[in-house]
Amino acid sequence: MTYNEFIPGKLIEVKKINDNFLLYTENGCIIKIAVLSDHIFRIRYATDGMFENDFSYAISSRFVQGQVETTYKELNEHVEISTQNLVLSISKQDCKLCFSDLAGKVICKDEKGFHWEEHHHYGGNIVKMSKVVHEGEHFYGMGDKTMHLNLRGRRVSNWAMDTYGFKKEEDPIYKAIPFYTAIHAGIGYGIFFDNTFKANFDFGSERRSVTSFWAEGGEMNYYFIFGPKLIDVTRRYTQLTGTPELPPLWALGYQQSKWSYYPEEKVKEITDKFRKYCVPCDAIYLDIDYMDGFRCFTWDKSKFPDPKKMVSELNEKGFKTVVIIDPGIKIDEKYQVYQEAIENNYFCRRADGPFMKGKVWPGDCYFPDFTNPKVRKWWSGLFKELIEEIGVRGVWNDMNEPALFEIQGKTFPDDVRHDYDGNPCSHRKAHNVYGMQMARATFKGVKKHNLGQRPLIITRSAYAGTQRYASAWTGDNIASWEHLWIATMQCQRLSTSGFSFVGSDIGGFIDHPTPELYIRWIQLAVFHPFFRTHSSGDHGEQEPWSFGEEALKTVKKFIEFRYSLLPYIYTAFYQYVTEYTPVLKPISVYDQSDQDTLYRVDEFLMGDHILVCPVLEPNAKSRYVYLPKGKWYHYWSNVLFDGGKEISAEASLEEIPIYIREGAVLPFYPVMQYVGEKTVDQLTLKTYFGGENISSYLYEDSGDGYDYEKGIYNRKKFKTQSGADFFKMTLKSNGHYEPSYSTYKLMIYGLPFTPSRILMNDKEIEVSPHFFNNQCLTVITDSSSFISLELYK
Ligand code: MIG
Repeated sequence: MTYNEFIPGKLIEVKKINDNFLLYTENGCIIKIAVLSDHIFRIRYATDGMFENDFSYAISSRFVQGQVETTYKELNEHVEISTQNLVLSISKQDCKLCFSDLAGKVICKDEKGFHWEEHHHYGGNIVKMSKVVHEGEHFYGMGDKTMHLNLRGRRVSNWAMDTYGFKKEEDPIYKAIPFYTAIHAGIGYGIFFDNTFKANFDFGSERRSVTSFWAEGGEMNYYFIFGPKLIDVTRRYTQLTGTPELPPLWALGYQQSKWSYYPEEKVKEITDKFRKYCVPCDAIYLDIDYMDGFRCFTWDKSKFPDPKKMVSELNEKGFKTVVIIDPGIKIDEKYQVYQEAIENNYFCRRADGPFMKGKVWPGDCYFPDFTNPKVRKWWSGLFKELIEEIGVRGVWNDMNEPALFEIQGKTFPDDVRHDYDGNPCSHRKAHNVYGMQMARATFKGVKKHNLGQRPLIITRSAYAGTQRYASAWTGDNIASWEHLWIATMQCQRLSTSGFSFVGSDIGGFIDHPTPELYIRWIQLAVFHPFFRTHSSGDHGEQEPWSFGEEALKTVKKFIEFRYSLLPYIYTAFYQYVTEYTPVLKPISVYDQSDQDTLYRVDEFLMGDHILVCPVLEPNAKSRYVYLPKGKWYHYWSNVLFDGGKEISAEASLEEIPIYIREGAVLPFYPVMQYVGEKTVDQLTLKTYFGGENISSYLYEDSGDGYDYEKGIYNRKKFKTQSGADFFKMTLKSNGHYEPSYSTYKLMIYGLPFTPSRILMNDKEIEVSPHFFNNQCLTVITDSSSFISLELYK
């Protein structure tokens, strides 16, 4: 291989233009440093004096660069740019960067730093960066990677791939999210390499003391994000790349899918069985066979003679219909979608002119160029009939890596051309965002035609920022215990990579799970934001009742549990959408000061207060659980445990160990067969004695539609204080939403004393009528006036 290597060399001049610092080097390189906030620096390199057009699909249009006070200093050996939290020093000798905190502690510094190679084969360059790995430094993030959360000593790459039956450690797979977080000496930071070309990340694998990342083209363009808390690194990255709208509440319910349910009678049989067995369910999925010859936006009328009627009948029974839409458009002169795309030149072309032809389900297909804004607009319009007239409420985008059959590399050849929103390029640059742009166009279309209701979009492929448009599932997994482990890795990892609305195919897509595996999978997935069983359908049945009566009981109990947790889960979503807080938090993120958490992957938090400890092995009766510091109530027995150590937890098949943080207040709904089935007339607040000044939140709105954008919602903040002879709980409410319930059922667990005085809203009330049993006090109170409860020994 012939190539020229290039490094910036000596610094010769620094200019400040608006908020950017431009550093010129002796080798003609320009380094552009933008200070986006007190915590975020953006760094770009131009090797030949010119920057690329500044365009990114990842960065959210809502992200506004703040007015940041920066100080610039020129010193003997280096120049320094600092904010209130961070100091970036650049060596005059070789332009290497070093980030440190105000106390002078090095957070992250260049090893070789930026370098560049001309690559004759690719007709482009390779942009590289290398940083020093510190003693005791750990790395996390990177989207849907299948290995252990802690990436130290590993190398991964980003190139979206259809990886049917992927294996543990297999890489790359479906998603490409070039963002990692790191921690050393207790300080957390992150790097987002916003480059869509095939990219690689090496975390001390090739050389133990070096982390590097490089891409096969494009610009060295990365964001350095300071914590020092890991959760804030994720939150700042998520703010930069955006969050979705609030999902409709039904989309947080249980969903049932298979490849495929057809004809209509079969769909009805399945949905009827949910109601017959009283297993809650909100959505039923139609896979590719609902279409006429796999033509998107058509129906096979022999299987579904009257889709509109069917969808509305399903809706009456509380089922939303979600359908699959793939990117491949069948080459068929008589097919309207094809005709329109041909007339308007919407399909991707090869470098030398012809359309990009590829085989997928419909046979030979052409593929819309979703990186063209005109194509996205047209695509959005195609949803009119499906959504507005037929009444479908969610769309599932598959095969959007894009995936092709019978071709080496399983995707478009490198030379395929894309518009890239007016920055024409080859597939090498557009590949990783193709699926994202399809999901974007789909989201816009479904939302536009959804008559004011909130849409649900699910995507398989994703690049950084895709979370703004869609939820995601983890692709074609297998019914194995190893894949149950992979699912908990992927969902935690995606959550820390800005993508919270995720889940796996429950039970496994390929092969048939044993009843035990299915139960354990359901128990884990109750705590995953996207909660759907899906399977390839070429083996046995995979519905909650397919595993015998005993299994059904447990599965039903856990799906019901999900429905009672909906207000808690919805609140965690609200915190994600508005405060960028990930819904799932690995315990290393929950308490990074505790070294023992840095390699733990088998426990995680959902929302603020629930610690989930899935059972990932067959025949388990118990498992070891690491409880983070603090005190935790075992949810099923209400027994209190000291954290900061490993304990052995009961884990019979009817139970998954979960723990509630002391001092927490958790809101519960009554069980329903689907969201909206019943009017909630009482909200249960399970409250756990202990801790000092613990806050809990509840967000509520109508659960669908956009009234919340007009301020029709409530934010409630509960605070608890506990002492040897007292307990106090207060509520501050804020907002204009009128909930349907009129009472709270307060259940206070773990009281170490029998209360002899109770004050409700500052007034003494009688103790005796309130049920006190098993250390749980139950008080029912008017919800519109409740502000405080005090208990005294
Ligand atoms: O080539 O639509 O990941 O969920 O059921 C397989 C059929 C295509 C792959 C998806 C899977 C879906 C299946 N699809």
